[in-house]
Amino acid sequence: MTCSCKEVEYDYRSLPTTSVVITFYNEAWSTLLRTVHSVLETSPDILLKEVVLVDDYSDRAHLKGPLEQHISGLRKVRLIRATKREGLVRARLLGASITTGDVLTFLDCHCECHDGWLEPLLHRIKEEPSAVVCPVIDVIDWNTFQYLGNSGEPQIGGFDWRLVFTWHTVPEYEQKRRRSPIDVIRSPTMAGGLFAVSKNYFHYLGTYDTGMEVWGGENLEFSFRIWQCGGSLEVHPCSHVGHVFPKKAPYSRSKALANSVRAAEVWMDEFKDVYYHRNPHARLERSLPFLEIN
Ligand code: UD2
Ligand code: MN
Repeated sequence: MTCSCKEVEYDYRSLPTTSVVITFYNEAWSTLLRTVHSVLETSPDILLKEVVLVDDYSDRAHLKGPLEQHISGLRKVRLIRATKREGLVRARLLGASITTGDVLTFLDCHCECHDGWLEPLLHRIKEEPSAVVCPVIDVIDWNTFQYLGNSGEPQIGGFDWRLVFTWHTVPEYEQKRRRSPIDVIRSPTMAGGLFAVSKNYFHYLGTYDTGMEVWGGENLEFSFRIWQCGGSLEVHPCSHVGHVFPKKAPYSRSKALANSVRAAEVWMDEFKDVYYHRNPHARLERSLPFLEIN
């Protein structure tokens, strides 16, 4: 049995194709371009349909003409711009709407894809179309931008009762279920930014909650959606993508609470009471008129 990621050989012609969707709001030039070029350099040509960049109504000058000029020389890269600030959920959907690949692969705009990152994700989706698959997220140092990697075993996602995403070591029952160290690891939730999903299955799931604004909450909402609609959420130990975990975002994240309230209202049934119990602010948020859940 093959026990090492590097020993796996993929039949490229049998794998589904993918479109990589990257949304950005006021991102720095170097990190954005690092993401785009790393996708182009590490993705087998036959598997990559296109890279769709979605500008979520940024106002920084380098993201206007200079960006257009830079990508005009790049094969397969398309840029579309939102005509108002949409937030990451609607910006991702805008990007997804013009894709032509079988699988949607979402990335944040400050990543570096590691060699061989794409094949395991696509292979798993071919094997199980209702699997939503995340790469292992490696750390890129926020100060030096050095690719630090990820020491030790991959971790899985959870959440606390304030609906904050948390990382956990893989439980023993899951280790036992896996037949080999290169089997996927089932994860209750995802961090949110980096994952691949069959386009058909994404639509079957009803995509995202489009009432979510700016940042936050959509990762747990989508995770609950996947599991409760019969799919599975998994981390593939053979796929690695680096990410700059921001110390400070270039925008306000004040909508996160309202987004979490939406996730709780839609998916948590009576468990939402535990959430409200832990979050008096969330209880107040719920009574505000923005919360129109269809
Ligand atoms: C994590 C996720 C992120 C998202 C978030 C919860 C990872 C590595 N990152 O936060 O993808 O799920 O949790 O919401 O799992 N953006 C827009 N419009 C906006 C705001 C952000 O397009 O109004 C873009 C942003 O430029 C970036 C992506 O959305 O490409 C995610 O934002 P982030 O990198 O600030 O979030 P992060 O990594 O702290
Ligand atoms: Mn990010």
